[in-house]
Amino acid sequence: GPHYDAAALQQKWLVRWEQLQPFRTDIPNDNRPRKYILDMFPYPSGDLHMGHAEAFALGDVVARYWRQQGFNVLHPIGWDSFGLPAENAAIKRGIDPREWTYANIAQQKASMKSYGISFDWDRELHTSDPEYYKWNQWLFLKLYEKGLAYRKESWVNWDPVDQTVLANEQVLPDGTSDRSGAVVVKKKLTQWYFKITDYADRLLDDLNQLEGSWPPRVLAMQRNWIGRSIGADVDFVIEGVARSDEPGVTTPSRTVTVFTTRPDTLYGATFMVVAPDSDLAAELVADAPEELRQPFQDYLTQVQKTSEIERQDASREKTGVFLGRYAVNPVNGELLPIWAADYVLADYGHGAVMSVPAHDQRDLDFARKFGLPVRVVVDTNAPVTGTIPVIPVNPETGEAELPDDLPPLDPSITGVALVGEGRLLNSGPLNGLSKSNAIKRIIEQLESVGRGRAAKNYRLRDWLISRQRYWGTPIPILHGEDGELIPVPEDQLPVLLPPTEGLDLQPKGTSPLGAAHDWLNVTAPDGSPATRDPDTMDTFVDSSWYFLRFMNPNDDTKAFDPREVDKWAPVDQYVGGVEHAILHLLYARFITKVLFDLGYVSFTEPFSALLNQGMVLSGGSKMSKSKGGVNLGDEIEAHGVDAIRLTMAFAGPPDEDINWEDVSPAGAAKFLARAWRLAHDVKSAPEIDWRTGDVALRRVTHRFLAEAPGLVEAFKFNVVVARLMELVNATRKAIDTGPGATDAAVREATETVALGLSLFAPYTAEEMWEMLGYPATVSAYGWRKADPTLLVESEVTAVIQVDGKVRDRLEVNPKIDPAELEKLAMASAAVTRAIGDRSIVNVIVRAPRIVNIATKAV
Ligand code: ANZ
Repeated sequence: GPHYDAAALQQKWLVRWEQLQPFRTDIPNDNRPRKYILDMFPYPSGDLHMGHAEAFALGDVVARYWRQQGFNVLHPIGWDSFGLPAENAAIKRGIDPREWTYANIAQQKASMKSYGISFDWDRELHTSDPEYYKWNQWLFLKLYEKGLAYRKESWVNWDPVDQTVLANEQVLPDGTSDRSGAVVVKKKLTQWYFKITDYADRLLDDLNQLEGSWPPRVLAMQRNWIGRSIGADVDFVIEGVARSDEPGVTTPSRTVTVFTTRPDTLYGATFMVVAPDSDLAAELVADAPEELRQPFQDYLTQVQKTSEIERQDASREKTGVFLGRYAVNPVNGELLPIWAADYVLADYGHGAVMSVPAHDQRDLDFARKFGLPVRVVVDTNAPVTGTIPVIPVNPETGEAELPDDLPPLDPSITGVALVGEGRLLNSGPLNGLSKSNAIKRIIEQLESVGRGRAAKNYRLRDWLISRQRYWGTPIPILHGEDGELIPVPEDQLPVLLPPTEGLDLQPKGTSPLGAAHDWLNVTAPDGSPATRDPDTMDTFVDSSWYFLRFMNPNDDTKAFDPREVDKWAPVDQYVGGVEHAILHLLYARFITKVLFDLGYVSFTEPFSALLNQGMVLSGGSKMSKSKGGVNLGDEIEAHGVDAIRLTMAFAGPPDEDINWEDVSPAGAAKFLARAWRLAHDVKSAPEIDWRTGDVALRRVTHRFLAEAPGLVEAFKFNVVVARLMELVNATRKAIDTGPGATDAAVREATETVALGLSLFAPYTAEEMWEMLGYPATVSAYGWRKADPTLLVESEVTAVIQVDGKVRDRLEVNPKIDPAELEKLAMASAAVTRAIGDRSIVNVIVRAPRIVNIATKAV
């Protein structure tokens, strides 16, 4: 019999597509509505793997779907081709990172093509091309002009293996580098930053616009990362002390501001804690007696070896040292001893806290360890809303366990801080107030005496963008003789990355570009000698705006064309992995807002909708180069491209992980052969009037035509595939045991199968389409409208009673109108017979189920 040969179809259609270029988007005067469908661009670290295969298969369903729905679809692809893996591979093999990178790109590109993704290949870009990174430099200069790119010295995350700094986002929750896996340490360095914190409120508030079209967990991760806290800044005067080195001289007093989310507990503050690694701690201890200074130095050394993650672990045993100084509580004049402890972070808030041990667990743990006082200022047993507090009830006896006049439990004894709501006590003018009223009142009070104010704080830090590595975009800044920063004039961009000859790329803590003397030493625009900034940019800069470059990837006069961008962007559907839930998406959102403020784009969010595909697992774990797993090339070899793509779509909801042991690419290949055989049996037939076809099969076809679009738009790709299987089965049955292959309905169903399959299995669909007598390609044909008359939903049985006796049963539309149902009932011969010559006194209609007719004798 006929034989479905996946490999032969691939060979044949790959060539045809190459000739026909069906997915080019630059059709002049195209007035179809537009859709911009974007897959996160890959990093060229080797050939495509199963994860890529899933993501691109799913993204392609969406792109092909909108094309079929009559849209002009932009579906571009490029490579995120700067970065450390290339540099590390180059060091290992003693080659240029360019060699490794572009060889991998060539390989991935060939694989992507044979994988049949409907990309517009004319728009391909590589971020490591000077034609691209020139515009990274342009973007940098725009931010610099706006004061959004700046240099500062601070404690940074340092990867001791890759010998480079890391953004906060690149440090994993366990304190290791997401690149090298090394434990990240802190190092004080001068680095370039982008001022993303200026955009914290907008980055947070605009997430509301994405509600419903971005995965909820991504929205939650973004919100949490930005981490806005509302509270107050409170100023404490630090008492001056006698200076240890100059007897008789007293240091002047100074003010320290703390951020608190609980200013209502100010009367409960019993000590102050500052971050040991803050400038403030160093300053406070400078005038302390020697017996306090040495322990502080020892403590600081120990703290610097502790990761930020450990420091934030609330369950860790508390450590700290007394600094010998006192802060004055602005509301009651009490003297609070000042300690340094590592649970307070230097770069959050002001690096200092007012410690309220009764109501904050960390402060309580600290107070209990070092014998500091605990004062309850919130009665958490007191009802705040006027309702009666919940009292624990003994399940055996059903009786309340506690008398309701119990005083608040003493945290210094229980060890449990009272963090709940309640009424204020021991707090002067705040006594009796609820938390929110007390917060309002204390802020007013502090403001009136100039000792505090309402304040917000963010977990978000500025984006550290400089890297001490070779394979990235050079920072377009010159350092003048006196250390002044001179931006490279725009018309001198790009600052080209010098060749690797003579450079040692081995990580050593400073950029390898520092040794490229000819490149480094230049003349500033005013003729004076200058040196180039030797650092390169974080590659997340490259990917923060790439979606704008696809509209005119070859334009060497501008980064992007605002007019073209406005036609297409923002991206209608972005598809990619949840591993980018924070970093890439946050940076792209930030840069979009900056470009909006600069007047370059007219939208503030880059990605209107986001789909995160799950992972492809093997043996229950994520596949990777080191752990091995299923090889995409082998799978394609065994089952064919279409079967792999179909398996990805059929495996389940796209956002769920796929366990490769639980799916059946062989089953998918079998199904594709069955579908293909339909076209083989039907073949090219003369124009036929579908209305003459078998109605039962037509109903199945048209239900599929009606339902598939909604299912695709809801990302229920697996359900669409299941429906396609039903349609193939029904068609096969109609051929074998029904009206036969020449029936118009069989042909209609087979064409519908090809149109449906074109979203998931393009090779098979193309071949079927051709066998059915149409010119290529199937992707150029629109979806067909379902005939509403064939969509009548399955009917229900209406019972017709005459004087309580069932006289007839009618199959009716479940949505039938009561009057219509009554008419049908009256027209029934059985009913007319039952009524005979009696007269009707009453008719009760309960559509669509019952008609009750009451009669009486005349
Ligand atoms: C007094 C207080 C009393 C606090 C109380 C809490 C409960 P979030 O929600 O994360 O913003 N804090 C302030 N700066 C800090 C720093 N640099 N490192 C560590 N902790 C810091 O937390 C804000 C709270 O964390 C602030 O409110 C402060 O402790 C502490 F019953 O002030 B609170």
